[in-house]
Amino acid sequence: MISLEDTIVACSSPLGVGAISSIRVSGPDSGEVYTKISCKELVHFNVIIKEIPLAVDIKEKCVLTSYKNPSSYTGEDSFEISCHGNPLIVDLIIDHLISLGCRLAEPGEFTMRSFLNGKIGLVEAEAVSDLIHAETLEKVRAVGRSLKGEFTTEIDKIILNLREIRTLVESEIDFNDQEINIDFSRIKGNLESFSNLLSSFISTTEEAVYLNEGINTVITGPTNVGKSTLMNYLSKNETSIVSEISGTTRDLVSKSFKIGNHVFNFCDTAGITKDSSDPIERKGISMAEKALLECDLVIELVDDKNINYKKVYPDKKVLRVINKIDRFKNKDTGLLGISLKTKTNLENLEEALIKTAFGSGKPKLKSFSARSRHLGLLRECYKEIEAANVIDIEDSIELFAEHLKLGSLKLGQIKNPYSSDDLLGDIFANFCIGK
Ligand SMILES: Nc1nc2c(ncn2[C@@H]2O[C@H](COP(=O)(O)OP(=O)(O)OP(=O)(O)O)[C@@H](O)[C@H]2O)c(=O)[nH]1
Ligand SMILES: [Mg+2]
Repeated sequence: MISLEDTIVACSSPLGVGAISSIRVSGPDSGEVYTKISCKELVHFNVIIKEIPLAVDIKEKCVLTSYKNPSSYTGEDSFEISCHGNPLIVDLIIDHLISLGCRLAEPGEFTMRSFLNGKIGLVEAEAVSDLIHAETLEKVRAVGRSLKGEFTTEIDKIILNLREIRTLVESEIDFNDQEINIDFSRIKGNLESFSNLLSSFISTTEEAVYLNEGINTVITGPTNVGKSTLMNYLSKNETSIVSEISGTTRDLVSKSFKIGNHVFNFCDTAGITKDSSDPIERKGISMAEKALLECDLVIELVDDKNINYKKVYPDKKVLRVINKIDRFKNKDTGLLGISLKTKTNLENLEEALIKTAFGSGKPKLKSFSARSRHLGLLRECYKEIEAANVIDIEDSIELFAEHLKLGSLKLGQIKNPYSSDDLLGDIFANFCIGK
């Protein structure tokens, strides 16, 4: 249960030894706790030096910085304590604050309060967490833009656009029995434009998610074609076991690393074969098939013995590659030929990977960052719009309106998700303690 009644405390700097550590306190009783420590009233944006007892005969000289609501990060009365960067000192100060009535904060609870107190939108709150974890300069830039609200502005435009169409449809329904000529073609035309707008926004958001979370890439193909060799080459490490024995890989072997400036989350999988009688291998294949359903990009690797192997991966970006060109001439396959053994054509492979992920060869993204949560909701909205698009509006305007309503609800959840505490908790649970 989310509660704003408690006054929470946590160390907001990285745990461990350092020059300075920072402890954050926020909540309705912050003023009272502050006064107990400092014998002073909590005023906005004030800095004082005060000694805080660690044990009966030891005190720590700390710097206290105070903020009055609503002008703090959380929107509540709050203060920060800077002390020596010793984990024991931090723990003792936190224990002292708990004895004065605070409780330990959950991960992300400070930012969740900022959201619940209307200081920050949900998309911006998520961007705060993404900024902390940004490992590429592009990501820092993109997250910075989301933090400034650029993604929210785009979402707002989409929401407004759909709302306008819904208003039109709903008013037609209301006046339906008054023999007014309904302009169905106008509604259909507007919905088609909206559908195009949404579809292009989904592509931009896909790139934004790739940039933020990495591109989930599964290496698949028949057994023994060199999938694990490819994984090891790309990760520059002995990540997967390679052997000449067919059916070596069973588990999903996952690793994230950068190719160019982009983070790829690679997954090496069991080779797909129909005629395995080994139950463990069959289990590996079924795990591989599940991973294929959930990924963004598929690398389908074959070799000269499996030239005709070609599977369909609905809605996935696919890069088809043929390996082992050291032992045959890659003439008519139409596939990108490589040899992991002789390291032939591998620079083209990396280029092709980025091109497959980002279409144009380079990410065209110049705007925000986004999460798969947002992308999922946009795609669900798109499904509703597609469902509305195929309805004969003259016959079933109510059903048409219902699909638009459901689409609109999905969009709404991006900014203002759920009334359920659990789901909101899920979003903030991935934050750091103290953020
Ligand atoms: N000639 C040649 N052999 C290769 C090449 N790449 C990999 N191999 C060999 O092919 C065999 C199978 O390689 P793996 O990487 O284990 O193949 P895999 O697709 O992961 O196999 P499974 O996990 O069993 O499905 C090993 O003996 C590799 O050394 C290549 O470019 N040329
Ligand atoms: Mg393997």
